[in-house]
Amino acid sequence: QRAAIVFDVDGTLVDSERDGHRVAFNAAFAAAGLPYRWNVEAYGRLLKITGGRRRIAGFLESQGYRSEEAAALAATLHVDKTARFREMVEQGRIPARPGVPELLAELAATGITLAVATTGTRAWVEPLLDRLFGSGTFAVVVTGTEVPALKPDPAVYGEALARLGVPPARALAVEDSANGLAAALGAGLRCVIVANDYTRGEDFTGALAVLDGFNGPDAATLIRHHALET
Ligand code: XBP
Ligand code: MG
Repeated sequence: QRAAIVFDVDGTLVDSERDGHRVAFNAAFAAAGLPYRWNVEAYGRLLKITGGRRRIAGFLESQGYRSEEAAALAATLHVDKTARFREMVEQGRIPARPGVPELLAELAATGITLAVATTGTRAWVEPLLDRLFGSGTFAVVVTGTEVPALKPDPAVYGEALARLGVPPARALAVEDSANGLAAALGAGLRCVIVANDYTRGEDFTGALAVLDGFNGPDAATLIRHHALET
């Protein structure tokens, strides 16, 4: 059976949080006439809540909204945020992390099956992956839109493996965060972490390795090695 690598999107394949999602959330607040703006540092703390809609709702509750009010307003704001982020994708404003396009090409050439398991919303995930890496790069793409519970729940990884028809022992996850690591381990995958400015310093206990970026031949060699080792 072929080996598979299942990649996270936000913070892993793409550099999307600080100058992408955060900006879109703030634009949605502004368009709704709300005074909230998330600065770079505050957004780092809010990232612990996965999923944009849940992140907005949790924030609104911290501002004193009752939970039903917060949930309803978050749902409306998130629809607008999603449209704005999708527009940023179409404008080419969301870049791949350095080294990722080269890594994916190399892994595909070695016959490893590539897939995606993300908390993000399908409406922007698909156009972003197509634009940056070409459609057909990933055999399976599972998004937060299709699963009942978001990371750190393992559902998105479980669904990706089920669609691939690959047992967890043949699959490696590549993640950037402790929430993503917990999701991958919970579904029985092994996991390599490629940290970034927002996640460096999180507790990555249980990861096979913790890298700082995809650049250089060493990162590619290590990821390929762990994917093929079972
Ligand atoms: C990323 C997320 C996402 C994005 C926003 O987590 O939590 O919610 O921040 O995207 P991970 P949406 O990298 O672990 O998948 O607004 O579409 O939810
Ligand atoms: Mg991530």
